Amino acid sequence: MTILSGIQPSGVLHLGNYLGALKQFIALQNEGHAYYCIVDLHAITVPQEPEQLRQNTLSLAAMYLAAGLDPQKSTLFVQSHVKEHAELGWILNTIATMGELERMTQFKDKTSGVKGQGSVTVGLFDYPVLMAADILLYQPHIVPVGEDQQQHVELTRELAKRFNHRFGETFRIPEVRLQKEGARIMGLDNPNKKMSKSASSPNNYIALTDDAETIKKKIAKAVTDSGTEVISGKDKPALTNLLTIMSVLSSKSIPQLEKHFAGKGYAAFKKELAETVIESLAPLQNEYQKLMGTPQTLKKILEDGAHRARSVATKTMEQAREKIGLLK
Ligand code: ATP
Ligand code: LTN
Repeated sequence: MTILSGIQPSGVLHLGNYLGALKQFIALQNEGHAYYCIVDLHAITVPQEPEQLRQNTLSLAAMYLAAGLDPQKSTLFVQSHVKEHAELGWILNTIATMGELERMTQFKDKTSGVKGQGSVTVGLFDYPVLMAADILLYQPHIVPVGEDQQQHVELTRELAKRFNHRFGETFRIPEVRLQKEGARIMGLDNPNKKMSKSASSPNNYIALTDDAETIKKKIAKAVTDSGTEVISGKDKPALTNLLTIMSVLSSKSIPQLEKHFAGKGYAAFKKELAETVIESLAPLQNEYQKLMGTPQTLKKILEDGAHRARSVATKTMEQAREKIGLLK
């Protein structure tokens, strides 16, 4: 089985990225060959400070490895190191429609506060087509992502089918793979919106690099629902979110946790939740610190990864070019 996914190097990773994406990336590397991409060309669809972008790219590589990615088993690489991503992105632009891209909810969300289209870049609009290219180049069977990316994977399937129909069988149609629990972690300050690093307040998320004190404070401040019992449910979005986080990290089911906290109240629950988060992140944080001290090793891993990724990507591109009728 071939697996592909990507994360943007656009700042610190948070618990939502970990539980929705990174955690299952690591689990999946024993089920097949996985390609994990650091999508820097996606990150620049919004302004990035150049030196910071370079730093974020290395630090994301360290985070993948700290979370347990084994570069012997999986291929870790930087998107812009493999030029075929941009090339196939362009070709897919010629079969994707404006209407399709206008329907993408992430684009609508990211531009919702913007008046008129004047300041919205073409890159931000076109973002899902480049993502389709990232995926289709590696002919993956599955694409593990958080729920917010499901629509983009559906578009990828649509574009692949259209290309195959028009030019002949070229791309495998990939399946989306969502986590059963944790595919959509909500903001700590607003349980109706997904946890996001671009949120206005840092109290929205727990960064994977937050220290114990910060984690305690953020969880203590997290909003809860009216009532006193620690229970999940449709009318308890905040508690459901916190219970989900605890459940995934502790491998205890939500009913088990509800039983454990029966009659104990919110303060006791938050205290234990903070301990669980701190303990779960500690090994990853230690490993991350070590890796950040060896940038040359990180660069070497990324170089090897790009080499391996390129050998697959160039093959797919050769077929696509031939099918379309580009002169050799
Ligand atoms: P953000 O909104 O925090 O900027 P993003 O979705 O724009 O995140 P990435 O950092 O590239 O961009 O996301 C990496 C992975 O994390 C994706 O698979 C995405 O679906 C997943 N993800 C992001 N936020 C959450 C969340 N709150 N819950 C679960 N998964 C998430
Ligand atoms: N759009 C995704 C990041 C991303 C991706 C991909 C995910 C870019 N290319 C290919 C899976 C497969 C995001 O914002 N999280």
